[in-house]
Amino acid sequence: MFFTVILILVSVNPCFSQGNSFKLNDREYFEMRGFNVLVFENQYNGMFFDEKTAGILLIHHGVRTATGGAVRLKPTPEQWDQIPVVTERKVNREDNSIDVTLRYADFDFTSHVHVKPQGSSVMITVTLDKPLPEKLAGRAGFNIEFLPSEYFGKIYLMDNISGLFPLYPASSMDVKPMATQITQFAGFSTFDDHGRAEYVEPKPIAEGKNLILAPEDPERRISIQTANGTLMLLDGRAVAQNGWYVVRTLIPSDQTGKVVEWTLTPNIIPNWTRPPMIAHSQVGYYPDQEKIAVIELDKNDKPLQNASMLRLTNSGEWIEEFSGEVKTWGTYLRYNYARFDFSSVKTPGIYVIKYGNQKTDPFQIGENIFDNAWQQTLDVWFPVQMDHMYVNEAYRVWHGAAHLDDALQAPINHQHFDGFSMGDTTETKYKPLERIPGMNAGGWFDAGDYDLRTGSHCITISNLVNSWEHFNVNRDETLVNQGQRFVDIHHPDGKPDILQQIEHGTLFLIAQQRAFGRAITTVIEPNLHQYHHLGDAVNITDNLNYNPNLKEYESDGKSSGTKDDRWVFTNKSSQTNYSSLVSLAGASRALKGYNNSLAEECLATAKKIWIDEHNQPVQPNRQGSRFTGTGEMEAALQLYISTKESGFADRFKELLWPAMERGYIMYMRLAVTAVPYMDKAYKEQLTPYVQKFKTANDDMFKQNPFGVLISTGGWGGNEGVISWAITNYLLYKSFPEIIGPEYTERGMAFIYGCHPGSNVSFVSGVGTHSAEVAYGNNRADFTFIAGGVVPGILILKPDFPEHMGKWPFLWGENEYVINICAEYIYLVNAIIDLKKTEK
Ligand SMILES: [Ca+2]
Ligand SMILES: [Ca+2]
Ligand SMILES: [Ca+2]
Repeated sequence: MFFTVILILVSVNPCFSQGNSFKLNDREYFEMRGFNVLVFENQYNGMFFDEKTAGILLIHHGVRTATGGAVRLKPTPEQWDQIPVVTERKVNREDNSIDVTLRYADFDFTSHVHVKPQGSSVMITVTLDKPLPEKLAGRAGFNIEFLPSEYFGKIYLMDNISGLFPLYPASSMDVKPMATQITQFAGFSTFDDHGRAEYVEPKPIAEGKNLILAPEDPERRISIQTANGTLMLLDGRAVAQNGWYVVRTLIPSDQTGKVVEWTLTPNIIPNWTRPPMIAHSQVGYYPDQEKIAVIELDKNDKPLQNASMLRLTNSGEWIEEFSGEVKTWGTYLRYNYARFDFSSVKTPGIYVIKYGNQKTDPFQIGENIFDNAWQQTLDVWFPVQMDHMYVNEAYRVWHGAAHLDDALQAPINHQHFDGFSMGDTTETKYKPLERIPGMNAGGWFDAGDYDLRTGSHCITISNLVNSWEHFNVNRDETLVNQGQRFVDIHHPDGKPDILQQIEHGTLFLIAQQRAFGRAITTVIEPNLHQYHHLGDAVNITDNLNYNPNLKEYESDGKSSGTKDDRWVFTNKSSQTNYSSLVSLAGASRALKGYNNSLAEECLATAKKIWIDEHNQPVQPNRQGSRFTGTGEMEAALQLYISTKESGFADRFKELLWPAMERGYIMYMRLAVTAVPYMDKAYKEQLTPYVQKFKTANDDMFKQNPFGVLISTGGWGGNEGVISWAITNYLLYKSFPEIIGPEYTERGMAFIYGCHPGSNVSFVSGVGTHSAEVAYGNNRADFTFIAGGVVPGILILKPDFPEHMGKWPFLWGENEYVINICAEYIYLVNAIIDLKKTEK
């Protein structure tokens, strides 16, 4: 069937605004009002390969619209395609230019990229000292990637022929023999063609010398001209849903010197100033709590003197309830900040903040605003993450019962692409690739992917247990039938949902203990082409056990000729085993009276782990530092709470106090958790640390205007903020004379929108405006899973806070993870408890 692309010839005014020129600023990027070019300040770190945050980046009218400017080896590189290493980066102040040298070691291929402004354009040139290696002929090119969600519904002009940026990819494809494929990460393949030994690449959707993106949109219009070769416009989404629109020029074979020469010219709106961003809670505030909006301003903007609060009357009119001073805070990252304190507004109602001509989304002030803020996380988000279960919600089936063919012992001497590895022994009684009994029950998909991680399970279970024990969270709106592997959302079954979730997570931990006599690290797909799965989890594996008598891809309906898919990584780790103990000891208390036999097994297993770990040398954790927990110390505390045997309390204190000297901030949550179970002397010994903790809390206002710790790593810091807010809640409960409720409330307001970059609520479906396009396992549909909490703000070096609200695929900004969601349930219940306590 043919389809017609309607080409509209648009006469475009070639005049881009002038009189605004670039300077290389002291943060080492090219800056012009309304446009920045960052040259490899953010590098490929190799951790998750291409995170779409590295290379040459363009920030156009305040939005990072382009990324990944670099010499690349594919038309539209995927996450796990080869990335160049920066061997040299030179900032030439006198020349007003930046040079980077890029290298692909596999091909002994080095190229130099030179970036230099010229008037209101930027020249990008690639030079080679030696001609392209033969293997890279027709493969290496200079690419830059444009963010699809910023160009949806917009037009491009290639040599004056126009086309519409496709909302959905429908490129023509090239089929190529696998032998010509450039090796992906560590020899893995993102592509599964069921044995055909081929792969596909998109063909250009337009080619020419002169490309203008979004000629009709002054905010997004940008032109690229090439001096030699052609420009190709490609759509990376045809091979990977998280692909971007790519502009590319191939490097010619047999040439040295300048091989690519681009002129890139952005349109700049004259005197463009980023509109103020009024950071506030999208859920709202208690009448009596601290209420401060943080106003984020372009550095060319001047703060206004006043802002006001408008309240909605019953007849639908906005009336001014309060007007107050806007106080300058100072500069943080690339913006200036001011703060507007409206704590004195206490009348319950519906409000907006008015600042100049701008009004925020409406939000509420009232006594009950948090009462319904956590339920979606327990009712919807957690059920959707349940592995080995069929999960239904009204007319929708979220997924079938997946991974029923779990799981095989991981083979020896294997390095997995997600960071796990096996040495020269399995460290278990199982042979490599032997089936492990009982692993096809319980467990949650870790995040937007489908692995089951012991570490994140432990944190999740412990937080759910705490919510049960501290707040009696006995809501029942979900049916869970383990025998039938059936979950039905919005269907009460007479059993508390939180216990059903604790049971489901515990089944995964206990299955490990039954099979191995200890905890293991993770259960994960071994193939890259499965790992990036999008769609119903039931289809990641064939759900049938392997039968060597059948051919590959053949099935007799009961078994399968395709090798089984999920592997258990079984390295010993005392830390992981202790973390498991912590959760099992907690679960034993919660599950008592609900599932007595499991509760008893949990406690007996926890005690056994304690004995085992004390009878053998400490087994170092070789799977990275993530989720290391607090080991024996927390294990001792949980065993003490479960058994009341004083030996455990003594051991806990023996380990705690030296740890507090090493890092009281890190261990404070654990220390304060213990207060209700310890004596007066313990509390007294903790008091000076709490005083120091308060000072550290207050010092946060010196770091940023939000007064919470904002992380600068490669993953947004919301979990740290939630955990800090919980610590402060526990401190407030035990030391109200030192720690007030404001820190907990401040952390909560940060999650709900009072943060840099944007003012969206980071909990999908909670608040007037929330993360409605997120990195759940349904991300390819540009939607969300209700109640999921995203990591939030990523700070791109050197000064750009970012949370993409329309593009779900940056995991560091948008990926839900189980542990943060469990902590969130606890935090909201803590906030609700604050109100009860205050009264
Ligand atoms: Ca994962
Ligand atoms: Ca239930
Ligand atoms: Ca199978």
